[in-house]
Amino acid sequence: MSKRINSFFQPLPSKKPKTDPEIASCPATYTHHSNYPIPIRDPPTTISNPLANFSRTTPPKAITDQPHLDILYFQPFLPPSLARDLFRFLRNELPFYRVKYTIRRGPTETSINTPRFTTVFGVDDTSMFIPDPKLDSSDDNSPTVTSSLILASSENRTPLPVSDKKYHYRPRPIPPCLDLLRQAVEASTNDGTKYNFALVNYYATGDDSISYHSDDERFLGPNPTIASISLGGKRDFLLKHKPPTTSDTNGIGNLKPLKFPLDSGDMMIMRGETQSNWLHSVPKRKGGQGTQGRINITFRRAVVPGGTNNYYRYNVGDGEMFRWREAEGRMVAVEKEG
Ligand SMILES: O=C(O)CCC(=O)C(=O)O
Repeated sequence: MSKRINSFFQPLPSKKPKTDPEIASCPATYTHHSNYPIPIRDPPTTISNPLANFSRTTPPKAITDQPHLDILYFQPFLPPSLARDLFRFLRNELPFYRVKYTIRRGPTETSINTPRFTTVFGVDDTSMFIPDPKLDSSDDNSPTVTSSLILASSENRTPLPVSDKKYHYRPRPIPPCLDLLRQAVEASTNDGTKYNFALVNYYATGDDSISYHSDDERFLGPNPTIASISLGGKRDFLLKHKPPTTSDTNGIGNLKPLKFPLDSGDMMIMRGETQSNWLHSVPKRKGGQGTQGRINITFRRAVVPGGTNNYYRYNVGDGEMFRWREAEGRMVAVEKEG
């Protein structure tokens, strides 16, 4: 007998997303959650097995030869075939957004169109998702339901839906396709770092970019560790030191920006004082592999609800959802469901 979701949330009706022909041959199962806009396909064994049994072969290079810089550079972290399959899978299966928002500087309000597709999953340390113990898909003939997750308060670990007042956007659990990668990343660095957020950027062309910024928000705590994985077309990742303070010049004003041409499968772990002292960006790019599309995944750990609200505001937002349409070779806006 098929076991069905029994959670505090009502499941959404099943809808099978379109898939890449190369991974369509595997029987598809989906993870459902009432906060997902669509059921999210579980990775086929060609992706889940190597991630579940992951052992990294190339040791990372430590980049610590600049003031306040502390980076581990895995070149590559994922083998090329796994990086290629994961790129196609994530582009096919995840919901994406092109977020618009306004910022106010003094009396002036400016509209911002995020110049890339984004999506995010996870919840900060004050809440947690727990698996539904009643659900065991081993004797489940249904190809569409594999798991259910309940959002629980971490204070007492009692499965309770988090009140709508706590979060402006309802948090989405990290789906298996990204959670297996998170676990592989955590196991490979072996330094005890645990992540609770996965932010995904899709740079469709060389015109998509992210401008210089640092991930030094207070909701990440002091000196956050951020793991950043690249898939798909090669793009330059630039780092430059923040302007020196008058008391601490130390030749910092003369430092040149650093450039890393990140290839598919590469991973950078930024840690220590990097975020508080350095800015990073992926500039627009003419020619090269920009037209191939690139996915970047960052794993982070947010410690307070402000992190959750911020990440969903700027990576999901309130606008339309986009899905990859293989036949057209582009992201297409789809109507909101439910
Ligand atoms: O795409 C990248 O490599 C960088 C992404 C990034 O800086 C971010 O998401 O904050």
